[in-house]
Amino acid sequence: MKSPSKKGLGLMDATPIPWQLIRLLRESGGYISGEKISSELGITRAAVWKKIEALREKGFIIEAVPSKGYRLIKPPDLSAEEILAGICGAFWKGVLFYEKIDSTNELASALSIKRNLDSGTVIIADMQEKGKGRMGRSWVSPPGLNIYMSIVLRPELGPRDSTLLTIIPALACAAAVRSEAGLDIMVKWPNDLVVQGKKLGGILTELKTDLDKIHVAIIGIGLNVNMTGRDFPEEIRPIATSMREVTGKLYSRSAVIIGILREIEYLYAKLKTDGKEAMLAEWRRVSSILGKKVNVSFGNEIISGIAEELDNDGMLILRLPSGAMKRMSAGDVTIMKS
Ligand code: BT5
Repeated sequence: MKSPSKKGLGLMDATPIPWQLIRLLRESGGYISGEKISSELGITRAAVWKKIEALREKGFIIEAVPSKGYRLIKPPDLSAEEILAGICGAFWKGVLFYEKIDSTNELASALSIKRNLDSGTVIIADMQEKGKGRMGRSWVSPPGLNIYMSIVLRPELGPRDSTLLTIIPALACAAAVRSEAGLDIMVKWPNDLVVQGKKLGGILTELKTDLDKIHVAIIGIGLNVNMTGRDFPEEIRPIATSMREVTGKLYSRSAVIIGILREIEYLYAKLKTDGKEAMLAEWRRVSSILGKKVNVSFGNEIISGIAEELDNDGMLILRLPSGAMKRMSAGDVTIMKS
């Protein structure tokens, strides 16, 4: 893999000033004096000015009025500092941001071994040159528009519960998109995020496991945010959509990412305290296929039936025309007109 251009930031960095400064600017809701910032962060006023300038160079629009102080007018649409300022607590360990990369999943997988990345590390790219889907397919990943992110987790789950590592990010994306754009996202088993029948995003969870333990999970999330019809290559134009396409509005990618990460943290904690029942119930509720006539293709085979149930292991139970039930662990579902 070629070495991508990295802008890495960790919550545990030695100089975590930028995201703390962003948090102060955001929380003030208006102007905050240089003096207040300097005392909160324990740096000189000249250093505050330098940090403000550094943020401006990264695309933050910050107003400075001599008698009032500083005011954050607009953050850039995608910024690791902004994301770090929006997530906190022990769960998230760092954000690595790359302008251009082959695939966030590939890099997360390589670094999880080479650098033994902590659970809770997030890798984000502005564009991917070799974005991956399932089964060798590719994920269209143009720059400046969408979310391409991989989360490294070392979960306390057995391999039998591994589908939760697709279900949790899917539900988190649905919640974040609902809160940012008011859209109702459905989940098309096993890993598609759909809105108005078109694909808004997809999850690619890759695991390193042995018989009874998941050592590391790489949760890849691709979500179309500000892409428009003309940005989609012809072959996926009829099946794909974006938040912007559906609502006509532009969105801050950082805000959507913060929403997704906060929700993943919440759902993961809920899983530990309440077990998986509530999670599975919500997943079934937002399923776009239950009760529908579907074709499921798997390898060279296409199996038709009614999507009868999603079981506790995340498998699809298909009722075949004969009345027999078939349990499927993977496949591509097409909803048929009944
Ligand atoms: C998926 O695969 O839906 C999982 C996609 C995961 C992408 C993320 S981006 C961050 C991380 N790093 C990676 O390298 N990957 C993950 P699958 O179910 O196999 O769907 C792939 C199919 O979706 C393709 O064959 C196209 O038909 C379609 N497709 C490709 N790009 C798309 C896009 N941007 N939006 C909607 N559909 C797309």
